[in-house]
Amino acid sequence: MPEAIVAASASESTDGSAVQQVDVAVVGAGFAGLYILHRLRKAGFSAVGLDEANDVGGTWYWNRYPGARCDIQTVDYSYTFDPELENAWTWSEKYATQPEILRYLGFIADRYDLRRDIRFGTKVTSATWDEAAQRWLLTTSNGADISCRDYIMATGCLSAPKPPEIDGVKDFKGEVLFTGRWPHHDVDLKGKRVAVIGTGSSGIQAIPKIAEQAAHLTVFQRTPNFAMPAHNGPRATDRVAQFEADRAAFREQARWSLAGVPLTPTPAPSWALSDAERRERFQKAWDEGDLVFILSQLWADQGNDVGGNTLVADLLREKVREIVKNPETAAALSPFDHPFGAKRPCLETNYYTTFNRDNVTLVNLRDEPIKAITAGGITTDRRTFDLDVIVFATGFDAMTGAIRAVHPITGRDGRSLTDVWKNGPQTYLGLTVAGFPNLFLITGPGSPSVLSNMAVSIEQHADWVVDRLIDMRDKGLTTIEATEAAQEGWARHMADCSALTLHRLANTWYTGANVPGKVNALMPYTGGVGPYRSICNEVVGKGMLGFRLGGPDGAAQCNDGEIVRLQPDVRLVLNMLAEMNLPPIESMGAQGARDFITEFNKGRPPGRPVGEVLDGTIPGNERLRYRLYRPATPGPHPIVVYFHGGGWVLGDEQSDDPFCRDMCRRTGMIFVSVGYRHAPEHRFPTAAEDGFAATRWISEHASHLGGIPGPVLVAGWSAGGNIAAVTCQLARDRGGPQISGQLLICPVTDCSFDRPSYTENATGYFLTRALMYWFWDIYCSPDDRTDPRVAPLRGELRSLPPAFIATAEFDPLRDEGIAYAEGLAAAGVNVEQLKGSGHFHSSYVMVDVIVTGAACRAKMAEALRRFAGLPAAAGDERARFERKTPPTEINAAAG
Ligand code: NA7
Repeated sequence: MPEAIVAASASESTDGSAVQQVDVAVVGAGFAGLYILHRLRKAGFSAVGLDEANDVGGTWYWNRYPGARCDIQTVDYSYTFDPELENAWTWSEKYATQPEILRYLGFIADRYDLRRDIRFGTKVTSATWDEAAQRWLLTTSNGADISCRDYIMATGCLSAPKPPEIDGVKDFKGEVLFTGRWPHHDVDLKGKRVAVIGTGSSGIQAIPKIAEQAAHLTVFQRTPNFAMPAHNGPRATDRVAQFEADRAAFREQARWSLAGVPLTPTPAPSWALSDAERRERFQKAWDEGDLVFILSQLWADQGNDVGGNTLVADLLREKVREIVKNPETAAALSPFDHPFGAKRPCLETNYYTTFNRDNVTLVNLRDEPIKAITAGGITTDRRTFDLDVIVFATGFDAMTGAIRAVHPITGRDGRSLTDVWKNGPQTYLGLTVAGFPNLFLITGPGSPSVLSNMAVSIEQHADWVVDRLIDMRDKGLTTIEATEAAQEGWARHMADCSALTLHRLANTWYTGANVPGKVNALMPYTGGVGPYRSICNEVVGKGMLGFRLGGPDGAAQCNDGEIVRLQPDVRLVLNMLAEMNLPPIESMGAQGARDFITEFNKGRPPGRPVGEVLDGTIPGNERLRYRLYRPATPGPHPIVVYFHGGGWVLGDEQSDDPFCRDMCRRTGMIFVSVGYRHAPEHRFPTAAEDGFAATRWISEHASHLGGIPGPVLVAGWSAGGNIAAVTCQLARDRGGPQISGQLLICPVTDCSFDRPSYTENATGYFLTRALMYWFWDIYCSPDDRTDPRVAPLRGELRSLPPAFIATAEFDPLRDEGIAYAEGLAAAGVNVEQLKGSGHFHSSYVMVDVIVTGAACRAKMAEALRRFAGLPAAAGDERARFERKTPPTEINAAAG
């Protein structure tokens, strides 16, 4: 019997009280809960919604402080599931006020007749998985308990306010207000002495409004935040025009975008723009008044590189100084302890100008911390403020708080969610938790949630969950649970994604750092809305990968595994290449393949500037070309002789240009990229002999090239790694030149194709087994292949220079690189290995495309510096942001 038929019927619990029986219980009647109820009903499930509030609205029910608005444009911050709905509702402003958003959610509840399924004023007091019944039992603060097969937490991310954490709040004789729990009656602040503690989004929205009413407003700021003007007003005409031109396309673009708003991030890196161009872009973004715009449209490196980010941060600080008249106040309002975007930036309306008012005082808690709240006001360690009202705009126990507030949630084997999450939240896709069957989290930790347009993420999560329930019903399955392996894989993927961002450099509510004692872990998924959506779809396409499904009569299915093993940017690049449906490179012929690579390279980001780039030739019978990259620092520098990749057939001294630039900057060394000769025109051993000859000439002419005379270093990628390794063996055997270190990146080291990586990674990762066969055939006849000048693994490995060998997990050449490292180590050579998990053959050289490769290049650069006897490069990113007070340059600029 379908469960819908027993919908909302009451049965007897063991203690005799009525239990409401439903297919699905949904906690929360905000954006997420309302849509889920609608979808469940349409799908024929019986459902009950539960909310502690007395009406719909979720976070918008509670956050009704003065000035409360959304900070995603309302044209984007809307449901999209029903085109008719889009005709039926028109927002009045670019950023709607809280009352208008609440009206919208009330309108939705009425339009789809949802209220009749919601129990308001009802808190879930416990949720327990009943193993025997294979159902959840919920106890509630009001009315019957609930037995449900599936339990969905649509509790929002910012719904559990943080306690004040300041001594003496209870002693205060005036009024205490919380932005997150603002009274439903009118609050009259006229003529009162008001304090606001906290300058996050809520404080920044409320402060100008409160200043307009209060006799005096004192703002207690612990940390200045980045804010930019909202330029609120009627709906933004260009955005609305874009929407009206093709509504479906607009929504679809948002669904596949990074932040849930139809904006494609700019590809231009900061160093490709002049100062004037950067200022122009910044001013446009400032005038636009849109957070997603400024976070995505300035320059490509603003979100993942401290240098690119500082350029934006400096311009934002400049604006603060322009607006705020008192330089000391301007300096105090200038953010300094986090990169722009790593902490939620704010949209403001008259926030900075408020500090030019006579009735507003800023108290910088970094200079004078609060000692206590007393009966009459607030005392810092310098002075006392007499107050009538204190407003706490101190934020929320974000993301996990709202879920754990329903306590206890007890899953399989009596394990509580609080215990399971004691070291930080663990989820699969942010939607499910291993050990908690049939429990779903909407915008939970591990989903894009707060780093996205919530409306878009909520619809995607809700659709995915309800579609799964429908599929399961169709297949006669009744339980679904994430596996531990899938969950661990998701944690790793989350970490890989966040390594691409600057979130690691900020202590924020995204990481739990705002709540004393909370485990510090970045909670939202940083990989983006579109990639997340495609991953969720892939889980389904791969037969519910990572889920254990069960049903009555022993029906069971478990397709265990990790959904994303590639680095996030590697996944994107490989998907993009797959979509291009290119013919195999080996089918193009040597010249065709060379032309293809030349064209392909034209589309890549330009490398970063270095001190000097010089082209030259190495004299000799075959005048080999070279390109020299010199650091901007004063010389002379150690020299690295570099050999490009391309299977001894493709590429030239310029083809790894971005890599050489990057490594020149990181190492502070000269890179000389050698244009050795290629097959089929010049077969084995030409490339190897050219490599050796070039190294000898460069070593002999080191001073002339601006280098330090003495030993050189060698480096190479792929076939270039092969040439570098061979050069070291030849130099040892032929009496020089002296080589002080070798960096081999995904090198070819052997002529055997039977190692596991050749089979595991035979196709799908750009460098294929077939392509390698082709390269070998073009370069080297079978009879020559065991010659150490092409298979250095077969050579003598003793007495070679120290080596750093980088391999990539998804590379056919992985295992021969590892074998070479092991062979060197066994021969007593000092060798370090970097086994790049989730990387492919081109990861390390696709600079500014595979951004996750940067950390690996940093290690390569450290190794080269060590080999050359240089000290480690300076620059601890973390220390830069760990200051308690602004750096002198910010104070000086303000002064
Ligand atoms: P936020 O962004 O967490 O801001 C809270 C603010 O309160 C922030 O400035 C905190 O300073 C400050 N705070 C917190 N605790 C204290 C104590 N004990 N003493 C002094 N100051 C304190 O919360 P919001 O409500 O403004 O915004 C939440 C989200 O809602 C927002 O990001 C949007 O997504 C919508 P700190 O930075 O911790 O030093």
